[in-house]
Amino acid sequence: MPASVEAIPLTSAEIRLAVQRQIDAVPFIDLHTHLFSPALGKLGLWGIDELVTYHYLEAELFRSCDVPPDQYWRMDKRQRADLIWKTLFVENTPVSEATRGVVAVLSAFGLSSNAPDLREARQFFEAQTLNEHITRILKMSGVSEFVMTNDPLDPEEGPLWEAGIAQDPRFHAVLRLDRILNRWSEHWQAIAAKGYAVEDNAGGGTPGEIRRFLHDWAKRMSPVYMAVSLPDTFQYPDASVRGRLLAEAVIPACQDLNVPLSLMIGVRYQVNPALRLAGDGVGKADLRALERICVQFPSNRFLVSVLSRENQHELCVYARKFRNMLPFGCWWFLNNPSIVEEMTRERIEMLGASFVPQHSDARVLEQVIYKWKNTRRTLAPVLAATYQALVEDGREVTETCIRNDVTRLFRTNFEKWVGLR
Ligand code: FIX
Ligand code: ZN
Repeated sequence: MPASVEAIPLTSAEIRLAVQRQIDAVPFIDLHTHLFSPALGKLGLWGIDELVTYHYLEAELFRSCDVPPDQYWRMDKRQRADLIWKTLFVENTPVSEATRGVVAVLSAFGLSSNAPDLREARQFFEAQTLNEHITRILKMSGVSEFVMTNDPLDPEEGPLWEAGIAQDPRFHAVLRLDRILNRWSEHWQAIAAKGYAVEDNAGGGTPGEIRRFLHDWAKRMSPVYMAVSLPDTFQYPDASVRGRLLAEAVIPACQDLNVPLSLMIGVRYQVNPALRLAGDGVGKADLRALERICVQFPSNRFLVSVLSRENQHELCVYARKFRNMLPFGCWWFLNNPSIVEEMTRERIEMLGASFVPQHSDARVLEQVIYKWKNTRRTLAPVLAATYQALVEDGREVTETCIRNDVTRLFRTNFEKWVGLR
């Protein structure tokens, strides 16, 4: 559309279409996923059997079939996918967010979601070549690049990075710290075995050595940020290993390297261990811990997502107090249209366009097709209503300003935060 047309003030009726055009046209950055570049091999999940055995669907399976988890876990991947397909897509209508997502993915590739089995879908995905499949899916989902979650202490992933990973402009690395900060007792010896003089109680020179470890891994990965998920019980300051390593190693290393730290707060880990990855729950956190971190480290930048719906309004208030904290996403159990709408409206009302509305958290490549389709479908009317209220209150709105805002929300806020481009 010519620039001259985009500069014409829009009527209230024209706003909805202009928002749809721009939210569809701007390529988004997916700032938190569990996807992997092809160089990381089998860590990257894709195809119909992975889509159908997503842990969100596993949790839903056990509510609709009599197969107990221990029997399910004895099945192989295909058997599990067949059971989920039969239970959630054939015997029942796929009306949940996660089941409807699989329908949307199949439909996007012209495949039927009414099939009695996964034969046709398996044939289609088995015929795909991963590299081209990734590029095609980025285009289909309106995303320019994925940000990964990379764990240096993962026994499969760590050695791949130590051997050297080819850069892929479609993927950015993130240094994930859960094993260090949340499970030190299980993992400190693996760090010691790599030549870092760390101790079982994280005492002595441990913080300095972890800071060196992070520097060494930052050289390998070039992470755009570091990240950790934290329980609903997270407190700061705290005399625990996590509290000390955060304050004396991780946050100082982030400042040394000029990278943000992503704090994802509010998980109640393994409330039902029988469900494995699907076994985590949610709890309301005490965000005064976040407040104290933002106060103590004013020159560090923090990317923050909280898991409890009950924490969302106070996160917005904290974002108004601390310019070094960038709220992002409607994480995990929040990534449902009813809550995404509520969260995004209150964020716009309190923060303007100074936040990042969404990430996909995709674990399987093709999920980004439905996760970003749903985000656009939910947020277009929210943005349109915002601009319509602005026109009613006396301000002209043009398609140019809509494009600028959508670009800020889904690209430049993050790019500036992490120093991309
Ligand atoms: O900690 C995280 O990165 C969480 O997003 C995951 O652990 C979680 O299982 C997930 O994939 C949620 O969408
Ligand atoms: Zn995640």
